Amino acid sequence: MKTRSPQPLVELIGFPMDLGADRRGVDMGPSALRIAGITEKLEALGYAVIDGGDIPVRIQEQQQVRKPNLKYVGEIVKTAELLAAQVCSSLEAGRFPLCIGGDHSMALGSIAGIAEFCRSRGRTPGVIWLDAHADMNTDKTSPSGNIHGMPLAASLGIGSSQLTRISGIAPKVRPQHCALLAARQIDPQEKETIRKVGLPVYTMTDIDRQGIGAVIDRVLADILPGIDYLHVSLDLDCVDPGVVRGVGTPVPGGLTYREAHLVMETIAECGCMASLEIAEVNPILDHKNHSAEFAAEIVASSLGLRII
Ligand SMILES: [Mn+2]
Repeated sequence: MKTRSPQPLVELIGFPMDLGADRRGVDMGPSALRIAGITEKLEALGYAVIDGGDIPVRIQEQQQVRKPNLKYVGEIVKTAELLAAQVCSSLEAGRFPLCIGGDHSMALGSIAGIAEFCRSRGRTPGVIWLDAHADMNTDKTSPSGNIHGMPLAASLGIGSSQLTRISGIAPKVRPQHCALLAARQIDPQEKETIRKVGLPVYTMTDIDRQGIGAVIDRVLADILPGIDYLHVSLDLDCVDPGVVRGVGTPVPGGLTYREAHLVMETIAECGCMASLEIAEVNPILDHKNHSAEFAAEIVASSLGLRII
C-alpha cells in the first residue's frame, strides 16, 4: 500500500456513547480527551486540527432496553450511521478522522464510514484492533447483550444483520486484512468464531514470548501488502490497568506503557495509518484525568511524536 500524505488535516470526531456497555462513564471520554489536550498535542507536532464536535447520542435515561441480547441497538445503529457519514466525508475531504469515544460500539460506525469510502474508490481496507477482548461476540453468543463486545464480529459480517448491515456494506473488512493484538480475555464461543474465520490474533502470551516489536513488525508485514487503507482501533483496555485505570472493562496483564507506545511509534514510522479511534476512556474510574492524558499521548505517538 502507498503511504498517506505526511501532514493531513486531523478531524476530531467525538462519540459520547455508553449504551454499548454495562459500566457507565465512557460517554465522558471525548470530553476527557479534549481536556487532556489532544488537539494541542497534535498541533505541537505540526498538524492542523479541526474539531467536528460530538455525534448526538441520547442518554440511557431516555430509553428502554427492548432487546436484551442487543441492548440499545436502535440508538447505537442510528448514531453509528451518523458517525459513518461523518468519517466518510472526512476521508473524502482528504482529512485524517480521529474518532474519540465512547464505548467500542463506536467502531461499528467508524469502520462503516471507512468501508463506504473504500468501496467508492475500489480500495481494500484493513484494521489493526488493539484490545484486551476480542469483540467477536454476536447477539447469539454474548453473555451480556452489550454491543461493545460485538463490533469486530459485525465489521467482519458476523452476527445480527442490524449490526452487520450498517451503511449497507457487509462484510466491511476481511479477516485476513485484520489483526487483533493484546487480547487476554476471549469467550469460548468467540474463540470458535476466530478459528472458523481465520482472524489473526496475537495474545499477550505471544507478545510476552516474541516481544512487542517483533509482533507489530510481523502484523504490518503480513497485512499491508494486501490492503490500500489502514484503520487502527484502539480500546484503551489493551493497556495494563496498572498504567491506565480509567477504562471501561479493565483486565490485568496488558501492554506496558512502553509496549503501547512502541506499537504506535512503529505504526507512525510506516506512515500507513489513514484513520484512528480511541475507545473506552472512562473518567469515572480514573484519577485526575490521567488515563485520558495517557490516551492523548498514545495518539501523539501514533502520529509521529518521537523521543528524539
Ligand atoms: Mn473493545
